[in-house]
Order: sequence, then structure tokens, then C-alpha cells
Amino acid sequence: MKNVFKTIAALILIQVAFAGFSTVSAQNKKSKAKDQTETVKVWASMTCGSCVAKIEKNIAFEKGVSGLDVDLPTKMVTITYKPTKTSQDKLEKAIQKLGFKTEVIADKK
Ligand code: 9UX
Repeated sequence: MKNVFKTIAALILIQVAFAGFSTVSAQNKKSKAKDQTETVKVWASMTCGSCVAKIEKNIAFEKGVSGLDVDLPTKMVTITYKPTKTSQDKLEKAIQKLGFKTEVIADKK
């Protein structure tokens, strides 16, 4: 009879452990989706170092931006962002608002 209780206790423990594991998995999936990032390349009509600084100082603090690279020779602004927080369109418009002409450059495949 004692063994029956032991078995039941063991089954309950397994059940609790599995429920906990499922919860952790679900949370991992959720946070992964939330941390998901995308990259967009935007050509911007930058002509001097101050243009670069202007973009760096402003776009880096745009909502949803997690990474930024500004290259003057190629006039390319490469932005890593969270698509849950912002969009290519919003980021391009944010650059235009600083006074630049822009063009989103599609990735070569
Ligand atoms: Mo340089 Mo750019 O004199 O927005 S700052 S051209």
C-alpha cells in the first residue's frame, strides 16, 4: 500500500516538473519573438561628417532601433531594429525628417 502512495507522489512530481518546463519553454518562445530583429539599408544624401553625426545621434535613439552603422563613402545607413516596435517606413521617414533624401536599398539575393 505504501508503494502505491510513493508511485502517486512520483507521478505528481513528474507532472509538476513538466508543467514548469512547459511554462519556461513558452516564455523562451515569447521573449525570442520579442527580441527578434531585422535589418534595413537606407541610402541617405549625406555629404559630410556632420551629416553622419546627425544621423548617428538621432536614429540610434529612435524607438525600436537596436543597432546602427553609418557609412559616408557609400552613404549607407544600416539599421537593425525590432519589427514589433518600428518599421522600415518609420525609420526612413525619421532620416528624411533630419533633412536627407533617402532610398531603401533592398538586399541582394
Ligand atoms: Mo555637412 Mo550634412 O556641412 O546634413 S551636415 S552637409
